[in-house]
Amino acid sequence: MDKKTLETSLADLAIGAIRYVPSVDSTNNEAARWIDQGAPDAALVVADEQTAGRGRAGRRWHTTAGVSLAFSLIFHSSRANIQMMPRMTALGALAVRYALQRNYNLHAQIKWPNDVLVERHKVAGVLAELQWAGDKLKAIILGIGINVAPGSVDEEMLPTSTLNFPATCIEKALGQPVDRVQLLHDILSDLLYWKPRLGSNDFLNEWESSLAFRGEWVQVSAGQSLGKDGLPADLERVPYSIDEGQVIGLTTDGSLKLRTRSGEVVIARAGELRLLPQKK
Ligand code: BT5
Repeated sequence: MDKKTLETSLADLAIGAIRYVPSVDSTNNEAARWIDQGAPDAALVVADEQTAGRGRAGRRWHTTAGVSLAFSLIFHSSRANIQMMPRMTALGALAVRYALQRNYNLHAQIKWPNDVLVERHKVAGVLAELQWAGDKLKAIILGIGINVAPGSVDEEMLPTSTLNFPATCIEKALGQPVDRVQLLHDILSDLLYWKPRLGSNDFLNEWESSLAFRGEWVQVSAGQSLGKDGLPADLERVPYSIDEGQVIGLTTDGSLKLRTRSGEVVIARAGELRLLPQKK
């Protein structure tokens, strides 16, 4: 992967500018630095390797050179983008799901709110963050990490004990090699297709029908919100937990609707979803 290949392969897409970094702490951090230097709207940061990639609530995200995809898109704080902020994470997840289905015939689902699963294993994660200047919102950073080839989920890189959900990679699920730049193109193309449609019922319906674990019993537990100095703020703050609920679907704002054992419908606005073992 290199800048020239990226520029040529992504030339037909409405990307503001491309910054390629062979190795970086986190593409979301690089995006934050670029925003301060005047990055245009829809600018894209791509890295071959991340040395401090992160997930939500300060967790680690592993990106290995040559076998993973890690990129971040910058969206300026226009009125339309701000209005659609609560759906940004879903936009990333849905674009990955859509691209896999349309171009590779691979069925993926969204583990609410930000994971993409294939055969109930995590292949991708999304981290949407906000960049502030004082109390003024400067930009939204949409970061996506994908396990493409087997080295991205080696036991050495990702010991099962450190995972909060079993992981896999796209090539393993497909049984054939995947060109990372082509995959990036496919995802960005779907993301840019859906972005102006974020407010539509079509988007909400697609998102809802992509949900993993519908009808299954889950727990939504609170994590910790991220507040480290200098880092962009995590869009998925976690206010409370729901002990047990059966996944029903989504509310119009993208919160998760669950039915408890007493039949009450409760709503989770953010959090970490865990599958509960099936009760007889
Ligand atoms: C996520 O967080 O899944 C969001 C990941 C976002 C990564 C992208 S890469 C580009 C951009 N730059 C960044 O620095 N980040 C974004 P969360 O739901 O909190 O899941 C994190 C958890 O996933 C970890 O605690 C591990 O258990 C697990 N994990 C870490 N690396 C993984 C991988 N490569 N594949 C599957 N699971 C992984």
